[in-house]
Amino acid sequence: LRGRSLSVTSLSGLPLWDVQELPIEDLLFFEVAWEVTNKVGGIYTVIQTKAKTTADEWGENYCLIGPYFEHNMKTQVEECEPPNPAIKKAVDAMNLHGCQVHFGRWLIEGSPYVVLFDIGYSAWNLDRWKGDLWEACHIGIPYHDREANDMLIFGSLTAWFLKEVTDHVDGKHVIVQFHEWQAGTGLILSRARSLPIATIFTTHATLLGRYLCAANADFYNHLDKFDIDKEAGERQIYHRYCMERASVHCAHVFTTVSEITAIEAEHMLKRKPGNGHLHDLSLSFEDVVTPNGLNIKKFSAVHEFQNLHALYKSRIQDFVRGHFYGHLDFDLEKTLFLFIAGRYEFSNKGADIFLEALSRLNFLLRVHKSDVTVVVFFIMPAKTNNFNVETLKGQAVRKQLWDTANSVKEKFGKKLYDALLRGEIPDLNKILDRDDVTIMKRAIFSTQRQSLPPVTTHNMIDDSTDPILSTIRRIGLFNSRTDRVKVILHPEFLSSTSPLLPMDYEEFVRGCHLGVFPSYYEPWGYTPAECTVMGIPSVTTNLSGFGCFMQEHITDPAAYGIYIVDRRFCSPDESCNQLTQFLYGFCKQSRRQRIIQRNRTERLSDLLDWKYLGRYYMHARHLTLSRAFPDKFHAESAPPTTKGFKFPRPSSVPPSPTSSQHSSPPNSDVEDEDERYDEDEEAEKDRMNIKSPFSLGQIPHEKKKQHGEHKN
Ligand code: G6P
Ligand code: 1S3
Repeated sequence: LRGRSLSVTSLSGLPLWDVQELPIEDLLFFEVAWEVTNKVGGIYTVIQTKAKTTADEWGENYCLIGPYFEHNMKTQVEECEPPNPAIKKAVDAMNLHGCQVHFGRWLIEGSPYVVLFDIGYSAWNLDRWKGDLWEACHIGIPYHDREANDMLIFGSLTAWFLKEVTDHVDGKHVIVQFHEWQAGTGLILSRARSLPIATIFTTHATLLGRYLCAANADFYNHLDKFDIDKEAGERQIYHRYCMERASVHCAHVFTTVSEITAIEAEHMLKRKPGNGHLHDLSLSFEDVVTPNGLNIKKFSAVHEFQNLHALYKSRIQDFVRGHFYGHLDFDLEKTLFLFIAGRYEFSNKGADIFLEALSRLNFLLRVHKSDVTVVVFFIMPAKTNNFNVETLKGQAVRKQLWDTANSVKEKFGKKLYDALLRGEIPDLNKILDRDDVTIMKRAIFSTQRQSLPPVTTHNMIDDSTDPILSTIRRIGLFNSRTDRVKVILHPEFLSSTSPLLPMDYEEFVRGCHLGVFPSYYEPWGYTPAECTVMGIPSVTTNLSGFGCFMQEHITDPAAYGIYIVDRRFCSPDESCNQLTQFLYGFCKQSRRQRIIQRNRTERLSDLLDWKYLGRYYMHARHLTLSRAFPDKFHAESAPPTTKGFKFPRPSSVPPSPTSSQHSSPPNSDVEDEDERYDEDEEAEKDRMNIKSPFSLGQIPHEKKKQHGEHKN
């Protein structure tokens, strides 16, 4: 069953990797995850962005398995008949036996097929399936853990489905990749029933790792010292942890999304990703780390992302005008927008150290009498009672001022026009009458406020105990006039239909200057990766999978707009100082330097493309086939490796004043001049220096032309 040799090196300047092409026509590939068509967090992004690359490779033989939710089905899935006879038989058989199984095409790029199980519809089997799980591996699930019970139903349906499929596959081999503990029982039960499938289990985070870090345990310094059974028991997640650990040990191949999570898994789950377990314990394969990618789309005009930055920044500026009405004594052209976004895990996501660094930054900007103002957004969903009145009022006041200015402008324009028609230059002091002045005065009076601009846009349900608000109270960042750092907590994900800040997340990111994600616990971290592909610099850490990956592949990450805070080998205070220095250095950049830096950041996006990173998933599939069906498949090819490859230090000017002042691009006092600045010739050399895949080979002729055309 060995296939032809496949070239996966064309995109790459990385070491060559020869891989045997799998005979796709003789295989079926399923991926199972709770987040298939169901957005909860990062796993959705993995599956959804990877779908196109995988569907391109596997065509009709690729299918995703997930839970059925009516709303998701109606909005994202087009129901159809399964074209594959084995899948059709399996779906029909289950529906005949009282399940509700849906099949269709997920309407995302690549339009992969999906099988969705209605969990509630099969819930009446729960007790029986609990018995099955107990018999298979002696794991009991308490009745009160609704989520774990749902996962058992999901897993039991998955295993049932796979049994039906393998009964009808007609000689084809089946690979199944299970994501995270939520999908794990499907794997445990399939293995306990000796189904003829090759399995992969991928963990995106370990349960215990997340809990221990959130509890402020000095996690990375004590990895080998935790009594993990006891820790899980004390946190009342023992059964979940058992489900996770059993899944990991049942899989033919175990993968994690980053090296840092591989280390964590070795200690929390007692298996090193990729280690041979099932067939030959003496075998020790290299780790299978499958870094997360994105589906990168390039604009045909190279600098379009810079134009989008300017466009969306002006929308954020509008919001800020309203929010700070009456206190707009700072220059919006010298205001930088920073943000942190994600799941509201205060210390895991580094909101704690970020706030502390902001307080220090505020001090630095004040003592150095900087004319830069920093507005920082916290986009982290919490329980609220909708927007607060003061925030809504701010936008209403702004609109009123805008309307007033427009009506006066129109009257002014008409009088001026009439005067010019008469051949007169009007007396500009008289062109506005008393009423106009009164209207304007009243508009100005309406901008008076008794309170400071609010630090949160919503009425928080847990206002007094909320960790971000409590920290803001402690450090005193209240948006007062003297503060150079202003803070806005928006405790809800962004939406283009919001009456307050009508922008979706992507637009907002593009409009900001810097994303700040100083996470302590972050197996991968899509937020800085998303910033990178949009050409927006970001702060990450050497405890995040993304940060480690970038550190490994870029000689001078800060020059490319990737600031990596050391949270692994430094004390919290040292890390906080480092973060403060990054932020302060960023504030000292001129517009010209920011533009250059954004150009560099955007150049990194090829590195994060699934077209390139998908090879690690290919390798995992090879490996699992060779372990599950050693008579038919051999993992002859060496695993892909990126070891040794690095983006060179940019030969053009460094963007960060902290790195070196003298070689910075000449600072212009006149901001307008910055606008005319283009990357210098050395930057062009940088491009040529970076061999494919990151630059995807040479810059096409047209691109070069466009590059020259844009003037910033
Ligand atoms: C982009 C736009 C420029 C604009 C600049 C502002 O590069 O193409 O027209 O001047 O952004 O950059 P800044 O970092 O000040 O928001
Ligand atoms: C996890 O989601 P999270 O934000 O809970 O999985 C993501 C996808 O692999 C990963 O990017 C993230 O770091 C993990 O934490």
